[in-house]
Amino acid sequence: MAVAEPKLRVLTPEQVNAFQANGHVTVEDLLTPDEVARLAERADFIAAGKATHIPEESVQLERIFREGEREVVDQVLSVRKLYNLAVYDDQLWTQHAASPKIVDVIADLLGTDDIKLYGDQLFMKPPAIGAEQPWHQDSASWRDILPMDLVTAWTAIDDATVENGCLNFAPGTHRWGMLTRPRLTPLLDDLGSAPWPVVPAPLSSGSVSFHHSLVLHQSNANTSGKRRRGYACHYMRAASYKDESVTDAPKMPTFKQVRGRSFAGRV
Ligand SMILES: O=C(O)CCC(=O)C(=O)O
Repeated sequence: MAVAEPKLRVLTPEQVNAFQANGHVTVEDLLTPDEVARLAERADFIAAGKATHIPEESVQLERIFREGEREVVDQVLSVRKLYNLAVYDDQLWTQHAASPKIVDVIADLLGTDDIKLYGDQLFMKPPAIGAEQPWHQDSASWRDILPMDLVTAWTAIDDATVENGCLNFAPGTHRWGMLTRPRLTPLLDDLGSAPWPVVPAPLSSGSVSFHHSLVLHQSNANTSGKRRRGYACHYMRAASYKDESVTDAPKMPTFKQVRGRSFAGRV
C-alpha cells in the first residue's frame, strides 16, 4: 500500500527535499517590506533599552564593550544580540514568532502542527565591529532537547551579504549527528574544500533561511559599513523530551506553545 505524502502548506516537495538533504533552505521574500520595517523598528527599540519589560539578561553587548576595551557611545550599535524576546514581547510574538507565515513553513519542515518555541536570538551584527560567530551546531547548546531536529527561522532584517557576515552552511552535516570535539576538529580543518563545501546564504531583507539544529553553520565578522540584523526563532516539536539529567544546557523561560497540541510530561 502506498504511503500517503504529508500535506504541505506552503513549501514545495523540492524545498522540503532540499532541507532534508542540505539541512537548510531559503524562502525568498517571505515578509513584506512593512513587516520587516516593523521588525527592524522593534529590534532597535529593544536594543536601545527602551522596552522595560525585556529583562537585562536578554541584552548582550559585543565583546569589546563587555570587556571594557571600548566605551559604549551608541547603545544600539553596540549590541551583539538580544534573546528570548518573543517570550516577553507581545509584538514580536504575535507579528513574528507565532505568525502563520513563518510557522506554516516550520510545520512543513517538522511534519507536524504540534510546535513550541524553544527561544529566539536577534543578532544585531553592527557595522565594522560585529564579531564572527564560529562554526557550531545549535543542538550542541540545546543538548537537553530531544529529538535534535529543531528548526530555526532566520529572518534577514537588513540585506545579509558575504561582506556584512551572512550565514554560511556546511550542507549535509546535520546527517552526521552530534559532533563532539574529536569528530568536529578534523571536519573543521577540511571544511571549504572538496568534498565538504561551505555554502554562503546571502539573503535579501525579508527573506528567511530555515536550518536544522544539527547542521554546521557560522557567520563571519561584519567588516563592512552596513548593518546585518537577523532574527532567529528556534522551533521544536511540542512532543520533544527534555533530558533533565543534562545540567549544563541553557536555562530557558517556560517554552511557549506556538500551534497544535501540547503533551503532558514533555517540553
Ligand atoms: O546570525 C548569526 O550570525 C548567527 C546565527 C546562528 O548561529 C543561528 O541562528 O543559529
